Amino acid sequence: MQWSDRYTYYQNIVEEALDSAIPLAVSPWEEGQIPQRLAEAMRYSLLSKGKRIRPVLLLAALDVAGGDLRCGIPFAVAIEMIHAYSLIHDDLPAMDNDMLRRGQPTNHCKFGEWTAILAGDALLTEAFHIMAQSDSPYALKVIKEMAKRAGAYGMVAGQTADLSFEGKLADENMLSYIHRHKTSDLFIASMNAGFMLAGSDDGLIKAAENYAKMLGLAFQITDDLLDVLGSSEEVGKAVGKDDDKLTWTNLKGVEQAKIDAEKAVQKAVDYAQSFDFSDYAFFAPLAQSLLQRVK
Ligand code: GRG
Repeated sequence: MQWSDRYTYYQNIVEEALDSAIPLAVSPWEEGQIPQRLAEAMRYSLLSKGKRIRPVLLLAALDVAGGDLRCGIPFAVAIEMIHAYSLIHDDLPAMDNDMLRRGQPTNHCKFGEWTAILAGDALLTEAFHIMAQSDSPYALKVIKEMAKRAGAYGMVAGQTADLSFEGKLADENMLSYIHRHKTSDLFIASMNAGFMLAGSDDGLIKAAENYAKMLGLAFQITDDLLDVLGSSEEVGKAVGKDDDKLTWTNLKGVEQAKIDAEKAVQKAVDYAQSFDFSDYAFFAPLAQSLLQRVK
């Protein structure tokens, strides 16, 4: 099977699981159900057309390490919920103030600001509710990993730095800090969760973490490049909005950004050698495909 077919295979598992993760209530205030308006707003962002790269990484890591895919599904759903919450909050007027996400109006444009804030809050909390119901012996280890990478030490730290440095001068160290936390941390959580759920040893988990760090860096640099070179129709969100931001392209220029993306991809490919070891290659070609990203 081609790596891209395998990606689609995992993606389909994720889509089906996401659809049943947030049920729609039969009436607006049914006891024991999510209020209708809230469930609609949660589903709107969670089910809109995303690439699902984080849950795909989780399932692929679990698969390559010989684990049971079924036990990864709640965790795959959870990481996509955490990602969806972060996008909803990032788009709010108090943060990036964006109108378009995944080719459709952002959550607050569609449902209003307070509903969008609550939909984000609820997705984040529900992610942990779902993971806590797993009976995997590794569930607690994975939950700790998710909390560390998504929260105050991880993605939220990256977002804090990103917003703090808007319109200000900073160096490459700060830029790396932002990318490492805002983007790579959820990639790391995904890979680590997959290997942890399969009971892999610490050596493999370290290699997965190094791979995810580089994949995240390449992903973010190509995201910065898309903001400069991409079209809003293709990317599905506003482009050319990062002029004031500390981005790879603003700090180093477009040509150097392309070179740095290639270097990060090469490092990711090198790390993938240690675990891309089954009868198919998945992680190396996935990293290489980032250089052709259009959305
Ligand atoms: C609000 C705590 C908090 C964090 C927000 C996700 C995020 C952090 C900000 C969005 C802006 C941004 C460029 C983040 C870097 C990560 C990134 C490229 C997110 C977009 O992820 P994709 O491309 O999106 O995987 P899809 O739509 O495919 O799921």
